[in-house]
This record gives sequence, structure tokens and C-alpha cells, in this order.
Amino acid sequence: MGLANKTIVFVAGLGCIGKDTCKALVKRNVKNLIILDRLDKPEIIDEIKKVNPKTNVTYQSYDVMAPVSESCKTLAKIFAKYKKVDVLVNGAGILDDHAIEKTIAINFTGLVNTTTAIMPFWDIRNGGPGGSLCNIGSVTGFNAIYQVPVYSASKAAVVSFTQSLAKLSKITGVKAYTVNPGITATSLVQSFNSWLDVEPCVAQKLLEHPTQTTEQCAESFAKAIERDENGALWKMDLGTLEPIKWDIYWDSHI
Ligand code: NAE
Repeated sequence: MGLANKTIVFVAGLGCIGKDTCKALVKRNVKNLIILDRLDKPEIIDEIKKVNPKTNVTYQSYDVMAPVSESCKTLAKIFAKYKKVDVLVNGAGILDDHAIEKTIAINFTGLVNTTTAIMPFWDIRNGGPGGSLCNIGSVTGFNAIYQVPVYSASKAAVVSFTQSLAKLSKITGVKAYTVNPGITATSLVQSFNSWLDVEPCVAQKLLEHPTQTTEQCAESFAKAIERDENGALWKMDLGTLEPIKWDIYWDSHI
């Protein structure tokens, strides 16, 4: 998908990976970039706008933990204003295995709720035009960092949910894929709690191994959005973008 003239809604576009990905998107002449985030950082919005003044960059405060009815209201306003949204990026995430319920609420339930809220506008069964859903999973959704089993499982849930949506694309007309970063140098991984403190030095140990920069991750991210491949599982690690092949161990046959 050429991104010029597209309208993209980016949930969590002001985080470390989010900000650099937004910059990579506006460089590609996206028409409208609507950033939804719990953070309110006008200076980051200005930074993104400066990269390409031709892109219309806007911000709305958004908490993925709000009830789905709130997400529906936010999206209804966006569709009323812009008429068409081509891509929804779901990127909100936290890493703190002491905060079990919050991790699941933000990393998984919030993503499911925002997705559920956009479907009536996109679903071809309602006469909608379809759309593309880009969900941020993690390499930990493929193979866990077992010292943070709650975070890792929340990302595995994102991967699984998105794979089902990709299969439902025949019915809904909505494409779905995940972008799954490897360890990326952001504040998220600088220091975090392991589950039951099983590894007090988990962040330190993790960061002894090679990581990628947010700029590298952002470039892969924008390329994956351009590829727009239904059902893709993109690994974005150490500056590369690589499709993951998922083995099938069971089939529902329906
Ligand atoms: P970050 O903390 O800078 O960004 C987190 C973003 O989520 C921020 O924009 C924040 O405002 C938003 N957010 C959190 N709670 C929210 C809420 N209730 N409502 C709305 N927005 C909310 O960290 P980041 O590293 O840039 O992470 C961005 C995404 O990438 C997250 O989903 C994260 O899980 C994912 N990710 C990061 C890494 C990494 O190494 N940094 C990896 C994979 C996936 C590798 C690992 O899994 C450790």
C-alpha cells in the first residue's frame, strides 16, 4: 500500500517506538495522522509535524483502559471528520509484571476494545470499505522472556487475536497483521519488574545483549505498514524486518 494520501490512526504514537514510527510515516506523505495516546506531549506532536508539514498531524487524548463505549465515541468523531481511515495501529503497552491486571488491560483488552470499536466503520457486512489493522505484538509473543510471563503472555494474546482477525478478513474485509519488535532501546526496557521478583536484574541482563534503535525499528514498522499483508507476523529485530512462519499443529476444520 502506498502511504501517500492515506489516513492513519495511531494508538500510542507518542511513545518511543511510536514517535519514530510516526516520523517515518509522515516522511512517506501520509495525508492524515491521528495520534491517540494517554500521554499529552505537544512538543512531540510539533517534532512530528516538522518532519513533513504537508501531513495533517493531530492528537487526541485516549486511554485504552476506558470502556469500549468510549472508544466507539472517539472513533465515531474521527470517522465523522475524516470520512475514511485506512489503517489503525494499536501500540499501547506497558512492561511491569507486578501490575498483572493493568498489563492485560492495556496490552491486550485495550487493543481488543479499540479494534472492536473500529469494526462497525470498516466491516464490509455493514457496507464499510474494509481497512487494515496493524497490532504491535512482540518477539515475546513468539517466545517468552519467561521472567516476565504476564507481559509475554499478553503479547502472545495479541499475536493470536490478530491471526484470527486475519482469517476473518474474508468475512469482514479487514486485513490484520502484527509487527513484533525485538528488544529496542526505549524507556520500557530500561528497568522493569519481573513476576514475583524471580529475576531482580532482568532488565540489566536483557540489555547485555544486542538491541536495536527506535529509528531502526520505526523504519521496519513503516515498511510493514506499506506491505499491508493480511496475516503477516513481522519480526522487527536488530534493524531487520522478517516474516515469521507459524507452524500449524491443529486445525478446527470449520
Ligand atoms: P513506551 O513506554 O515509550 O511506549 C508505550 C506507549 O504506550 C506510550 O505511547 C504510552 O503512552 C502508551 N500507553 C501506555 N498505556 C496506555 C493507555 N492506558 N492508553 C493509551 N496509551 C497507553 O515503550 P515502547 O518501547 O516505545 O513500546 C511501544 C510498544 O512496543 C508497546 O506496545 C511495547 O510493548 C512494544 N514493544 C516494545 C519492545 C521494546 O523492546 N521496547 C519490544 C516489543 C514490543 C521488545 C519487548 O517486548 C521487551
